[in-house]
Amino acid sequence: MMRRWIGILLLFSVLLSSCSGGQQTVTPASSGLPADAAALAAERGFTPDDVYAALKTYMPSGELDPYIMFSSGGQSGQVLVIGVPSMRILKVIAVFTPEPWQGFGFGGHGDQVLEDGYVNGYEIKWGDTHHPSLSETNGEYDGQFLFINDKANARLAVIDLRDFETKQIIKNPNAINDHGGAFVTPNTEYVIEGPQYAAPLGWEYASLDDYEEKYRGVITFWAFDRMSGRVIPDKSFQMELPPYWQDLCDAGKKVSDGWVFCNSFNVEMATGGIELGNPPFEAGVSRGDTDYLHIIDWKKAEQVYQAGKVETLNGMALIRLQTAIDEGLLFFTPEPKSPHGADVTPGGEFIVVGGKLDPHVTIYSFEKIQQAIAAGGLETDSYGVPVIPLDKVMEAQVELGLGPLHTVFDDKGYAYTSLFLDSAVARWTLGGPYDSLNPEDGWTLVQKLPVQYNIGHIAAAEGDTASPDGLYVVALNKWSIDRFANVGPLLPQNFQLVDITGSGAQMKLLYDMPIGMAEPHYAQIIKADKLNPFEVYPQVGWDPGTMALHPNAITSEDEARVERNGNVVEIWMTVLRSHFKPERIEIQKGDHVIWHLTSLEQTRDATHGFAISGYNINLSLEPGETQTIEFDAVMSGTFTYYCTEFCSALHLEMLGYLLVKP
Ligand code: CUK
Ligand code: CUA
Repeated sequence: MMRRWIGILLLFSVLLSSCSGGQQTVTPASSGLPADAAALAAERGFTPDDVYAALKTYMPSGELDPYIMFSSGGQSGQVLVIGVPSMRILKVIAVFTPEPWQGFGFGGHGDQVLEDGYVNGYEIKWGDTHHPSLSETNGEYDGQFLFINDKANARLAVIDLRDFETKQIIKNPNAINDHGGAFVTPNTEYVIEGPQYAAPLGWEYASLDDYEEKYRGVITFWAFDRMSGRVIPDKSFQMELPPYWQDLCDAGKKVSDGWVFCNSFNVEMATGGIELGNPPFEAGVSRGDTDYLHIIDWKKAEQVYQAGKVETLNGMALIRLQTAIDEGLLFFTPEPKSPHGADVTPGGEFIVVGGKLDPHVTIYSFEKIQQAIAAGGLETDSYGVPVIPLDKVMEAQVELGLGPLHTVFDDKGYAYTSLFLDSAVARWTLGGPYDSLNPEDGWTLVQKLPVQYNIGHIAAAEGDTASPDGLYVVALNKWSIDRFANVGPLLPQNFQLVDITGSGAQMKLLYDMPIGMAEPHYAQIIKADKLNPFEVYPQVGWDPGTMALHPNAITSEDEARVERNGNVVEIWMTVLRSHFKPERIEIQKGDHVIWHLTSLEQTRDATHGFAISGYNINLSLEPGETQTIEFDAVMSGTFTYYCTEFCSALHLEMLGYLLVKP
């Protein structure tokens, strides 16, 4: 606490002394800093803004970040956990990709989770994670679960935030790629997985000549059960959509609860074929001036599903497009050229859509959408979906600059939009009910802050909730170019932390964080005190796979044993600093081995690893954890099993011999 006050005092003295602000550097004489600090700032050529940024982001040892950011790990298939504002990586959660530190995919319970995500039994070893989504209660992050989609293979993962482990991967049976996921409804009734590139349902073969007739989009509403912490496919449903390449979705909230909105970008139904002399996708998809914002009444769709007006396709309940039209579940309205993003304002009154090739964001009024639907008499698209004219539902357009993509919000009536081509964050004011919050007039651009470079998504503290916080936004920049030391032609991404505490044109860049492992897309930032993970597992013998006691857990070293039944060898092993028990296992080549390991530890951070040389087995056994591995002893010889976490002074002595007789 004391140190924080000193920091704030320093900050004030620096800012007071900077007078004209500007880019002057700090000088020892004028700064008001203690002489050695001022000398250091001067020596490094710091401006007052630099000192401000340093004081805003520095975390003294042992001080914890007030926010936690969950970032997609892009094509690493993982999720990054990052402290904000220090931007320290706290963990990389294994999701779609095997990861040895967490023992995910090397013999333990993670193998089954990964296997459930195989595509028709075909092993998939990676994912392209795009949009993490925290579970919500009444439109607020509740800190219980995190969902994320795999764009590459149309899969959804469930991470339990009690232990930050992936518990479920589910393959979409009717889509082969996705994009508009994961997005939760305000009480996490459903996790929405929207499509991307159209394909015949179930990705059956069909010629591209039959695109309009046979290709489709499909949006999935995965029912989520909090008690079991699992998506329940039998209670989930899908809706067939025209093959318009639906893109980003967002669930309505508060006044628009019960609805979901998705932008789309190939209403032209271009099918590519540059090699045949056709326009390439990049031209064909952008030929028209508008695409369609998809407006879906999911609460009504749920009723239609529950009334049984569905077909079953590959085991999934599917509302056919014609049913969606007949039942009034689906509407369109035009959106400007090459739209991207569909972001609902905190109160749910408006939907903001960006435009990759349009300098505006377009703001739609939910109230006007409702009026237009109620008034009826709408024209339809070629599939028969009612299309609401733009002028009936558009609330405003704000010219922000080149390449507006995604928009987030704060608590002061500002919106923040990423400008990909401009490499900037645009801050603008929301109008209507938000007018009273912001000092400027509504629907007005107030500042463009340059970022480095080519920002994709932008994330705000508590940003997707009904009550965003307004301290920070993070720019998720695709290019870093000159920001970091040259590490060869593959460069890291650059996350930039932006201070949004000031009003008007007061956004400030605070910190650059290289992401040197993949290209994250989206991130969500939650107040750290909303998370309440286990420090150690609640009981010795806990199975993280089921979040309950493991049937083969043992609770004392006396129960450790080896039993043979024909050629099946079953081992009950205990793990405790700094030994395994038993330490000698002797089996025959060809035996089938079932090996249960229980950590008897209840001390925080006393994790043990368990690796068997040569057998591709590696587990992480956190305090209290039990896991089972099963394998055939196909190789004879002398093998060691040892602990892979430096758990104690005698960690190197934590081993055993696995002797496999020929
Ligand atoms: S998309 Cu990546 S910048 Cu997958 Cu959310 Cu817009
Ligand atoms: Cu246990 Cu090292």
